[in-house]
Parts: sequence; structure tokens; C-alpha cells
Amino acid sequence: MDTMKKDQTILVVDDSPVNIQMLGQLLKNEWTVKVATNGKTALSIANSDDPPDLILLDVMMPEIDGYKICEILKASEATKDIPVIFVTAMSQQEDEAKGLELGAIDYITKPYHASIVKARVRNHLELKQYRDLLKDASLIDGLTGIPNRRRFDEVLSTEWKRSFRDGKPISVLMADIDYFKRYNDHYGHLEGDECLRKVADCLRKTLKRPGDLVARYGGEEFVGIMPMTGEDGAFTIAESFRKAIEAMEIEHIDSPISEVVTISVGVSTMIPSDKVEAEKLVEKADNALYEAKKAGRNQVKK
Ligand code: GH3
Ligand code: MG
Ligand code: MG
Ligand code: MG
Repeated sequence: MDTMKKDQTILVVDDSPVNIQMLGQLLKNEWTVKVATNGKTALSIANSDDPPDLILLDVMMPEIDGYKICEILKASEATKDIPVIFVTAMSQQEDEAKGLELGAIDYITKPYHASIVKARVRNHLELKQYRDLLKDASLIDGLTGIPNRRRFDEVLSTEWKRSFRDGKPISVLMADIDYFKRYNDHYGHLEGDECLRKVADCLRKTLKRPGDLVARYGGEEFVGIMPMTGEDGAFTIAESFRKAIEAMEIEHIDSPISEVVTISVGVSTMIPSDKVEAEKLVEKADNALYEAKKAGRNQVKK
């Protein structure tokens, strides 16, 4: 039996304290249980920074009923992947069909059998865990272990919107290893891969403020997102990254400009407006990177 599931959380939503008490008793030894006695609370817990891994949902409740809650959960990007199981006295086949059509993963009718509820919950939580693992893996670069470009695009879009709302600047840096083709040719691809890991590690250590994100953008190109960071701050961070790479003294005797591995970096800063897309920030960093290369490499341009 899978032992990792201990830290998974179940949200029980029911307007009846007795029902909540019964389900809570049933589940609390194996999982963390949160409760909500109305739709509004349920939705706010589902949308919190610590959302549940599974929701057990009553149908008949005052104000917002369970069907409506399920519909709202499934319509939102933030909550649509949380599995919902209806637990209800509404036992007509049409009721069950409706619940499943709204996106619930399962439908349990009352009176229920405790061990069946537990077994179904267990099965769905296990599937949820595998889905989460796959999702995490799909956003991480296999070679360096840092986020990949897909993740970068996701986070950039979120942070761009946040900065727009707050009227705050956001910066991006784009770094590219200098003469990396020569590095591979001279030291071989395995050494090349090792060098990429070292650069990724160094970038991770340089951009470590909460909210920062580093990612591998492509082959030997790395990017960083720095929310709430203005032009000067971003330039300083980029420069410290460049210096840190140089200070690692990774031998590169075939580099025309140095005896160690160096990087060129482009930085861009914008205060988002609703007329411009986040891609503009990347485009500007890319242009600055091009300027850094043209000006002789191993330098930062903005
Ligand atoms: P520049 O200073 O202009 O950036 O020159 P460069 O040689 O670094 O640029 P170029 O784009 O010509 O070469 C990039 C090289 O990066 C070519 C490719 O073999 C190498 N590369 C890309 N991805 C990987 C990887 O995953 N592993 C290894 N070992 N090398 C990679
Ligand atoms: Mg009820
Ligand atoms: Mg390149
Ligand atoms: Mg390069």
C-alpha cells in the first residue's frame, strides 16, 4: 500500500454537522480532513494557497447547492483538477448522471458503507497523486532539474498579470553560454551537460528571492523572472550571475575570449500595460542578449 498519501488533504462539504462528523471520523486517521458547511467557504478553501486533494461534496445545501459548487470548481483553471466525489441522499439515477456530467469523479449515495467510501477515496487520491507527479515532471527540465520553458511561460503570464494589477515593474533576464559549441566540441557532450547543470545551479542560487523563477529556456539558454524588480536591481542581479559563472572557473581553453566558461546576459524591465503581452519582455531581453554577444560576450546588456 502506498504510504505517501498520509499528507493528502480531503475537504468535506456538507451543511449538516452530523454528516461532517461522520465522514470526518471515517477519514481522519488516514488523511488530513478540512470541513466547510457552505458553498462559499468550500470555494474559498479550494482556491486557497493550500487546496485540498479531494472534495467530498453534499448536494442539498442552502444558498449554493453541490451541483453548482461542482460546476464552479470545474470551470476554473485553479480548481478544475481537484477531484470531486458527491456524497448524497439524492439516489435517483438522474441525480447521479447529473453529478458525473458536471465533472465529478464519483458519486456515493447515502446510506453509505464506510469501507466502500474509504476505498473509493483511497483510489481517487492515489490517482490524484500520480497526476500531480506527472504534472510536476512535465514542468521540469530533465537535464538540469530546474523548471523548463513551459513552466517559465506559465509563471511569466501569471506574474505579468499580477504586476499589471499592482502597477509594479517586472524584469526578465536571458543568459546564453559563450562559445558553447566549442566547449562541446573540445570536452564532449557529457562534459557539456555537466556544464549546463553547473550554470543552472548557479542561476538558482543567484535568483532566490520569493517569487523569482529560473528556467532552462532551450539548449544553453537560461531565463529568470524577477517580479517587483526595477531596471537597476535586475541589472545588478544579472551582473552578479555573470560574475558568479566566471568565478566558478569552469575550464574552457578553446574559448576565444577567456580560459573559463562565461555567459552573456540580456535584461529587460517593464511596467505591464494592457496593450502589451508578456512576450514583449522576453523579446526585449533577447535583443539585449544579442547586443551583449555583439559587444564581445561575457557581459550584461539592458
Ligand atoms: P555563442 O557564444 O554565440 O552563444 O556561441 P555558441 O557556440 O554558444 O552558440 P551556438 O548556438 O552556435 O551553439 C549552442 C550549442 O549548445 C550547440 C549545441 O551543441 C549545444 N547544446 C544545446 N543543448 C545542449 C545540451 O543539452 N547538451 C549539450 N552538451 N550541449 C547542448
Ligand atoms: Mg445537505
Ligand atoms: Mg544559444
Ligand atoms: Mg551560446
